[in-house]
Amino acid sequence: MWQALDIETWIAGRRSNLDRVKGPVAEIIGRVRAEGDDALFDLTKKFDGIDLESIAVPDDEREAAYDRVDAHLVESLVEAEARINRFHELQRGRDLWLQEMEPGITLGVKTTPLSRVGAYVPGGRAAYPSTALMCTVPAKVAGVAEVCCCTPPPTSPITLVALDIAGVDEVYRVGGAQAIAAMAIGTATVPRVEKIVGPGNVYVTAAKMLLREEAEIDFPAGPSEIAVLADNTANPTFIAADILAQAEHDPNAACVLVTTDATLADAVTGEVKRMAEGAKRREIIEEALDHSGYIVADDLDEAVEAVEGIAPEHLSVQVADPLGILNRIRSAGSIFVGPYAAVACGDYASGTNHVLPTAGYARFYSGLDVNHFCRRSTVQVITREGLDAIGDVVETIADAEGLHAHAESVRVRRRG
Ligand code: HSO
Ligand code: ZN
Repeated sequence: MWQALDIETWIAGRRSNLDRVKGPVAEIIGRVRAEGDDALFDLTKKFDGIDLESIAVPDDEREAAYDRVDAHLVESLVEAEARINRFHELQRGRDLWLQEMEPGITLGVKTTPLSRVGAYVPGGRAAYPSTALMCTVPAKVAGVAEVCCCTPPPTSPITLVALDIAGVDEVYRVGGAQAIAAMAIGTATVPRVEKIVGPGNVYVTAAKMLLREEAEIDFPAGPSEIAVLADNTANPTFIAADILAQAEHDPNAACVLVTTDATLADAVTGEVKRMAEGAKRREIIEEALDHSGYIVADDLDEAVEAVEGIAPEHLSVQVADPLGILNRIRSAGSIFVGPYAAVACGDYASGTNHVLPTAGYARFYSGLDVNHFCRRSTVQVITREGLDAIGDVVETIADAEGLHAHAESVRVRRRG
């Protein structure tokens, strides 16, 4: 149950357990590579217990899904999509910028969207229409021409509606490592993609890591996490509510309170226990709370350092001067500032993305955004005047490297 944590031990124990599943996942990938669609049918029967009629979800089924979803839920998904779209639009850079750096030397960057990407949306017993939006809206905003999605059967009508609202082009009912393999390698039904994004269980994550030479991937996005950085001004009930919200995702979810105030730690502990007792997903929450808890730091500096060590997926900042702290935070997937910034707002509807690096990967990966779906080419336009300005530097360094043809490629132009 929720307890005082030794942060070093906690961080060390959080390492991902991908190694354990790499063998079986490699076998699944091998089967998809060798047998294509046949392997998808067979593995879906084996792992999901479902005899598929078709791997692709037909258009009429996608349209009919609207009749099976409550109208208010459809409206809410439309509104969430609009907010996610609005925020991601702000991330779009110019398709091409050029700037004259000096007479005759103009440099710039040309941005081109990827052509075809695949989103993995977890499913099966649960439906995650929010994840369907988070994975696909940034791709559409980036201008990716073909966005496909794999989601395990039975296919949820709610997920289908979300994918339709986002404008996703194709949907396949296949899950797990076999879905990642299908998108990375390609089968007769599932054309291969350039990049795969989306969260998943250890099998999905291991498949993404093993297939990195065939398709680009986003980053490891596993069980949810939250760290809360709080001082004595924080509201313990709000903090406990955010902790339970992430804990209910997964027995392996992890929640940590880092506080400078021992009284607050006690109050949050009381609230977490009280609220967990009445929670609908109590069993999952209690398992998650078994490896969750709090640390009391001597001061804010020590607290900030602890958060840095955790590099959490979500960081909630509940201190008197949150904006002052914000520029000292370096590693967190998404940061929620102030008492009313419930993490659930970012999970669903404020507009930020909820596909974020977990397990400490926020130390060097950034969460999903429009840039994930673009490639950038630098551009240069150089005139004779520009060539004369840098020619000597190029020739001198090229000769020093023994790369005389490099030097000559400049000399030959300047001789004329
Ligand atoms: N908190 C999860 C995302 C999610 N929440 C989906 C609700 N649905 C991982 O960031
Ligand atoms: Zn969530």
